[in-house]
Amino acid sequence: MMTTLEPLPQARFQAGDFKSDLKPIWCPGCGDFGVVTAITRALAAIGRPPHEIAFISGIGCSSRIPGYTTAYGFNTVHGRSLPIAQGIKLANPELLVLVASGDGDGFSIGGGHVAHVIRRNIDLTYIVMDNQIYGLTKGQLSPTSQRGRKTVTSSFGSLEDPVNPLLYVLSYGASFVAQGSPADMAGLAKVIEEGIRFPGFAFINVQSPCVTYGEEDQQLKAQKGKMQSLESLGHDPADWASASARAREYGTKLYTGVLYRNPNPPRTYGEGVSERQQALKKQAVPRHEILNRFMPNT
Ligand SMILES: Cc1ncc(C[n+]2csc(CCOP(=O)(O)OP(=O)(O)O)c2C)c(N)n1
Ligand code: SF4
Ligand SMILES: [Mg+2]
Repeated sequence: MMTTLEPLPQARFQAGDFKSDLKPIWCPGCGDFGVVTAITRALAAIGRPPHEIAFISGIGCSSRIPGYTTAYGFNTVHGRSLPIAQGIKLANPELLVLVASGDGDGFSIGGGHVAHVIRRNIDLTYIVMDNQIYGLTKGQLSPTSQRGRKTVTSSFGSLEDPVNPLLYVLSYGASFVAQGSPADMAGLAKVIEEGIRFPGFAFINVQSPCVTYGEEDQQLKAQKGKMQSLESLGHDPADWASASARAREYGTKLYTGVLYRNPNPPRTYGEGVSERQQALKKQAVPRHEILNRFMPNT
């Protein structure tokens, strides 16, 4: 069985092999254009053919991403990408499973699923386009919108503090947590590739600006001015406490790169299921004994 634990084959694809013929209908300049490019570059580096990849999403501008790739895609229901992706991975463990979501899709309506995919440690890569707004439905507050943010649903400014996606997943025990932005395409492609290669649940928060409803300080130009690569800061991704301290700065600092990579990744759910199946097979009662028990005279 092929898992991401084993070294993946050498790259034999170009990024273009993973781009579908569908023309994106995003607003010109939307950050999600850059995210598709980064994902296709990462997939080319991984070297698995499109038919061995399942790309699942919910609903939102960002959830359109799978359709713009040549992988198998399932644009599911708002907030329900994770349960569907988990089922797909368990039914066919050999598939490489990616999930695209938005801050609203992933941390509002779908937020309850995050804890469970983490505690099960399902081997999939969860990429959340965090633009701090509901883009598709025309600019309502999202769970990651800053306090004070004025939107169509908060004319006087939001009274709520945002959800911190980095701290959220770290606190539930995610073993791979990273952040990237299309403002640094090479860095974004690299963290996505690392997330895919990680043997277990991997979370990548992508600061993908909404050019239509987003604030000026969230746009690529502003991001370039404040982005700090964790590598250049000498951050040790194996240090959970340091990763948590940096995660707390979400909203004030813009760190990119791998925030946390568990040096001793726990067993994945799929491995547990496979071991259980093997063990139960050994205990299986032979067919003739079952027949004897229920139909002794046959
Ligand atoms: C059950 C349900 N509730 C609400 C909606 C409406 N809806 C569609 S996308 C969306 C939010 C999208 O925001 P986000 O996930 O941040 O994605 P973005 O468009 O910003 O990429 C909402 C509220 C829906 N489609 N289904
Ligand atoms: S509304 Fe925002 S997130 Fe949606 S396509 Fe336009 S720029 Fe992108
Ligand atoms: Mg959004």
